Amino acid sequence: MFCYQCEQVSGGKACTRAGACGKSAEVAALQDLLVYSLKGLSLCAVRAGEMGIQDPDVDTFTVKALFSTLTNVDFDPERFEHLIRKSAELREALKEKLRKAGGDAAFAHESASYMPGAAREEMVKHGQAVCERVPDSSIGPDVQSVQDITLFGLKGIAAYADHAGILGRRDEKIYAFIHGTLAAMTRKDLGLNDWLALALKCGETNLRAMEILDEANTGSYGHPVPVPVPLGQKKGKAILVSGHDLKDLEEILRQTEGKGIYVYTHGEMLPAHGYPGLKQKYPHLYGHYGTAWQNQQKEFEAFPGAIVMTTNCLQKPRDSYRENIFTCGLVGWPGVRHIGDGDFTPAIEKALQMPGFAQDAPGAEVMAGFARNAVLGVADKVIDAVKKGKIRHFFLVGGCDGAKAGRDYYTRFVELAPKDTVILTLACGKFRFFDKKLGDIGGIPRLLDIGQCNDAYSAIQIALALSKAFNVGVNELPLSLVLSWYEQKAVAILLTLLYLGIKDIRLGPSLPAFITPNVLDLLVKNFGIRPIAATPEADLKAILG
Ligand code: FSO
Ligand code: SF4
Repeated sequence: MFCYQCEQVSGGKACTRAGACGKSAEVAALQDLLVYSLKGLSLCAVRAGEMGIQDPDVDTFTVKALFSTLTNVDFDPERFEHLIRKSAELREALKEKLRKAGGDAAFAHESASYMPGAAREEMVKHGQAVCERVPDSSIGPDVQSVQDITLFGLKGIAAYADHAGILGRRDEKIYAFIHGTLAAMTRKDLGLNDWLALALKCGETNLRAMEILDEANTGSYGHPVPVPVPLGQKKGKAILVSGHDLKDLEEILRQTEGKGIYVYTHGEMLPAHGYPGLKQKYPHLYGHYGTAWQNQQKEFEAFPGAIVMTTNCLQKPRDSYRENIFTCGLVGWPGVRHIGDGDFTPAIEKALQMPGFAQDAPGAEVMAGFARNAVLGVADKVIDAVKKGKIRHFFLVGGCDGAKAGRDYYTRFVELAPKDTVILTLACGKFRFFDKKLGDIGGIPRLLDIGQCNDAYSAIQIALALSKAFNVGVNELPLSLVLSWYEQKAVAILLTLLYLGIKDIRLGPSLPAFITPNVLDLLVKNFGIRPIAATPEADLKAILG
């Protein structure tokens, strides 16, 4: 296997025997084969699109299949086998439509005619063979690097487009870009500049995907409002919901109504408490349990109820809670019960059989719900505080958490940030400091949780609104981005920030293994992107002087 798509990558280079995330070599080969077969499907979809033939099933399937290959989503070889077969089926059906419309259904690239063998072993071998790579000498390491950045960005877009699609929001341009770019990956004649342009276009398309996801979430559940979220527990039966998918959480809340079960959020589901259509409508959405994804094995073991994973990040379930955990949507682990039809009865029954929490344990509280509407609602106050010098600087300390050492930089950065600075945060990296009491500046909290990584759109809107209010470009604002990355949604967001021309981003805890020195040079020269310094003190000094 060869996988280097996330920050957890073995030895800082690539996972070649088994994934540090728990992905087996078998699943890695099947994921590679799936991406390969999606390229063939996309070749057909592009040609069909040129002839005015749209196939929404192909579009939906492509984003779901790509999202499945994102880090910590699906570890189940059987599910990948099914996806690969389905991809070939959809492609052949699309070819038939092409023929009927008088089009040419012949393609030079083998991915457009690949038919999976009957046995999974054959597929695994084929996956290993077609994806035997790095460095692919026919295109060179730098082109390979930017092509991979773009592929990982596409996976991030696919995640956002899938979430939005589940809530009924679609944009044909997003699907067209994904198909066009996957199809372009079958070509050998595109050079570095072509791929750099496609990578930035990927950032632009991701902005649109995040925009429709924002519309989907706020349209379905209202704009988040600031709310205190208990970190303690309530006496009674319990279900823990993790991942990012609000629709799954809503379904669980609806199906547990009146059953005497309290629902807790875990990880990236914390911001759900801010949505009136979830928290206010379902009072049994009680509080938040646990911290970031990489602590789940210990935290899930101690949870006395059922656990539902709606999306990434899933880790190998321990035997101690294997019977209590359920996956749904695109998430999968071999042998773990999967809820594929939106009926959460098995998880609810499990929660009712389990002891739940024996007594009330109030615990601390954190604030959630500072998405764009809430922050921009007090924009006048914020602008006034900046003009009067009460707020010196904003830091966006956001991104993903991870299992490797070195991430306490972000905790210390937030602790050390001077009292006249405001920290905006989002995604699961915040669990390193989300319960810190940083106080406020004239009633404006110093720590503002904008939401999930999926809410990076909200952060961008806040930055754009501030730049308009101060009549300066975003790069001239007293705002610095100090980001942590882990998986491919972070790649997509980073490309969006570069597309928007945002400069001087600090990125850590380590730089992606898929960026070659030459490509890094280009990013440094054009965007001023840099690794975080060895200490937060050094970066704070460099930023604030
Ligand atoms: Fe985290 Fe995982 Fe939200 Fe990622 S839970 S690491 S960027 O999947 O998506 O922030
Ligand atoms: Fe390794 Fe990350 Fe790939 Fe998992 S997703 S195999 S940890 S690089």
